[in-house]
Amino acid sequence: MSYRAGFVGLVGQPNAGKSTLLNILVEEKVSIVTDKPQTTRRRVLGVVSLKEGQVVYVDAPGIVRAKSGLNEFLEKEAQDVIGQSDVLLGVLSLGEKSKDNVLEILGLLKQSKKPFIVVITKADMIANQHRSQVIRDLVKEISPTVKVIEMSNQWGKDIKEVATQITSELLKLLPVSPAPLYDQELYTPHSVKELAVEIIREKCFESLMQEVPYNLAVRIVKYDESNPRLPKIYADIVTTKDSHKGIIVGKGAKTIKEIGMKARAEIEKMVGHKVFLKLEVVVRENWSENKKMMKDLGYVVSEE
Ligand SMILES: Nc1nc2c(ncn2[C@@H]2O[C@H](COP(=O)(O)OP(=O)(O)OP(=O)(O)O)[C@@H](O)[C@H]2O)c(=O)[nH]1
Ligand SMILES: [Mg+2]
Repeated sequence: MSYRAGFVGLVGQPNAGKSTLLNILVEEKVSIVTDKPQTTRRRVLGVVSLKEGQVVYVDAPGIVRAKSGLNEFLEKEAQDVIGQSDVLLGVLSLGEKSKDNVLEILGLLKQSKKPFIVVITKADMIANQHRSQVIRDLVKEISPTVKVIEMSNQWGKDIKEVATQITSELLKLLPVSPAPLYDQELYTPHSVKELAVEIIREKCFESLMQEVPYNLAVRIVKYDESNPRLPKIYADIVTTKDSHKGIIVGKGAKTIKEIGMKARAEIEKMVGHKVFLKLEVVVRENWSENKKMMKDLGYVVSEE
């Protein structure tokens, strides 16, 4: 059997469970997960290396339509992941009420002309079980031979078996490759800095309500490794308004302390030792509408 390797892009609506699925497939927490839609902003890579080949999963933002600002970036990022992948993984959730939203994702999969499979996520939502057949029928209409696999993050020990099945189905569709694309020891090519940014963002989503977490970005200002046993991470939480800054800091700095503590604990778990983390909140008015500021924060959009 020849060795295969390539990129598998995750395609789905916001909140469909793409990042949860990526983490299950990679068996590591690579991509952040929240109960709010539009959590993932930039693509996140997770690597599964086997003796038969290497699957590089690419998590992406959910499909949105927008003409400007951060949402334009999200739309482009999701479309770029589709364009740049070898194979696609359609992620359709039993939590999805709208048939049109399912059709939209299936349309994108078909349009791409790339090989794909479909995973039905949140299969534990028993009350929505009828949607499984609806999805299967819609998939069959566009392509009768496409594999459909159900998955839930609530399934305990069965998860691993289903994850193995998903990876092996995708491996069959990937191109033959002379060598792996990434170091086989790595589960992600992202740096600790990049992963730390995402972890801090996730904790912001957990501690902040309504539009506040959507209007902020995180950037690492300094990553000082002069003491390798206690690296020092200085990060800014960049927000758009003074009123949001007040909310993020909280009464007696309670909220920012909570975000910092939770983020530090998770970064420490990831790197396997203690870290020092200092967060500061800064206001940059309308950063999400300003292309230069967006670029500085890692959300690159084409300059016009
Ligand atoms: N009940 C149930 N909830 C799930 C399952 N998978 C994911 N979720 C929940 O669905 C929500 C969204 O999950 P994410 O993985 O962040 O979804 P996403 O598709 O990456 O969302 P965006 O990044 O915003 O596009 C979270 O609250 C998850 O805990 C599942 O199998 N069952
Ligand atoms: Mg996500």
